[in-house]
Amino acid sequence: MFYPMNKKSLFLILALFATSISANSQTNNSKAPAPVYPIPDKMQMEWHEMETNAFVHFTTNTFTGLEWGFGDEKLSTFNPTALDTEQWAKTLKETGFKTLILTTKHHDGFCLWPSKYTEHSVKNSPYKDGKGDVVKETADAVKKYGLKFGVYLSPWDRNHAEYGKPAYIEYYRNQIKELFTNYGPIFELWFDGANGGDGYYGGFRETRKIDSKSYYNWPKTLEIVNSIQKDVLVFSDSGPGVRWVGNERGIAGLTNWNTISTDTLYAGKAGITDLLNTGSIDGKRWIPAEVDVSIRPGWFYHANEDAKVKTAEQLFDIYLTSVGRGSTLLLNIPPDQRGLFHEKDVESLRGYKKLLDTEFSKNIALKAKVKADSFRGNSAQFAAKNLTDGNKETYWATNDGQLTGSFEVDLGKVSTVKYVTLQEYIKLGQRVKKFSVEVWKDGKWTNVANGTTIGYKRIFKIDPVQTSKIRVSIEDSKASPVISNLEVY
Ligand code: FUL
Repeated sequence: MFYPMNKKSLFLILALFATSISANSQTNNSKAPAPVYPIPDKMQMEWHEMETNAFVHFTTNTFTGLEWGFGDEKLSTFNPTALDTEQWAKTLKETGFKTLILTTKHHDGFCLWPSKYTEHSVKNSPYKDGKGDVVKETADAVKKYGLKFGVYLSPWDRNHAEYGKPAYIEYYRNQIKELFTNYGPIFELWFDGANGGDGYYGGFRETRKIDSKSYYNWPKTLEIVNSIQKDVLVFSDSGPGVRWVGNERGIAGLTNWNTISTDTLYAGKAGITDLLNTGSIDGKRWIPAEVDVSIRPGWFYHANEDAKVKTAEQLFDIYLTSVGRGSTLLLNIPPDQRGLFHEKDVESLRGYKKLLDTEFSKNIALKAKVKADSFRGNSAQFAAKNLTDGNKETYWATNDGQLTGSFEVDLGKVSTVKYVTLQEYIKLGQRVKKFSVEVWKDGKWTNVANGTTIGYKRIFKIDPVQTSKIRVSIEDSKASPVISNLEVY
């Protein structure tokens, strides 16, 4: 029906419209929120999206029963009888992992590739009569199964006679050059924090201490790496790509900032594990925590630990305390003396994948109706529907300066809910400081979870509850919250 409008009401409408346009343009609410720096770079963003990666620890320790080889291991020790890197890659692919990081050299100094800079390698071992190259075989298998490749090259070398002296740094850098030139592209380069102590050191059998802050001159080493391959993600205790999570139990901080200031850390610095675990709200760099943990008690295969392989349920719990807390999981699966992932480990991995698939089989919030108490600039571009559209590039956001806000999803019918997942659009920085989750039960809202940070992904496991509506309230944020995804299982 058409209602004729008098001049006065037309004027009022125009005036209101103009005020709203000018309010939005003054505060930029018609545009995307400005980033809250620091923000992830391209490689870090790719890493966040991978969620689960695998570590493979393999060297003479696999055969000697040690965790840290002394460096005097006989070259005849390394003798896998049925090494099959395709079994590793295929298993990892099938169980959801995206990258395989291989210990090309652990602290004992034995090299899994025939480096021209040392005799202490596969080339003098019985494996394939010295013609084998485990690094190449792994890089090829990884490529074949569509995974990315990463290398661990231990800075500490208990075999090398020059360890602790400048000559060793040259040796180390030459090896890095070999790896990047002959086995690239390499997605992640892993620098271990364990450094210096007793060792064989070419027969000197002594204790060598180094100043881990200055000895390696990492910036120079990274320059060399970047001159061969521009984009590479570097792990060390302090980054610069990703940092250590501060423990080897698979647990990221309940509060987990991807930001941290590097001047407070360097590899080997004591007393910073808590800081590494939580990061800091005002950190000057984006260096997210990577959760490295082994499927077994040790990092290397030992037959006497076959009964101690983590179960599928334990691995699933670790997924929740790593990926579910905004980090990436780096799970170690050490090949046995045959050179295969042991049956027990494979069984756990498959069980874990099955659990992931069943627990997260159907997102009942996908395409569900969702409304927010407010949204940025009243623009559809930032409306609540972006939370459930299944597109992680769209998001709900509030006006500049508005640090709180809530949204409510209507599941359409009463369903059993076990998990609520939230994702921040971290390309614009990590923002949320405090939030809560409620479910509609018996005619009222009931709190089921409270959290601090969200980050790339936050998964809440809640006591199974029957509900038809879920409300998330952002209670505090560094800047206007920007949430890209809400999932309910
Ligand atoms: C530690 C090492 O000492 C362990 O052997 C293992 O490699 C682990 C991933 O890092 O610092």
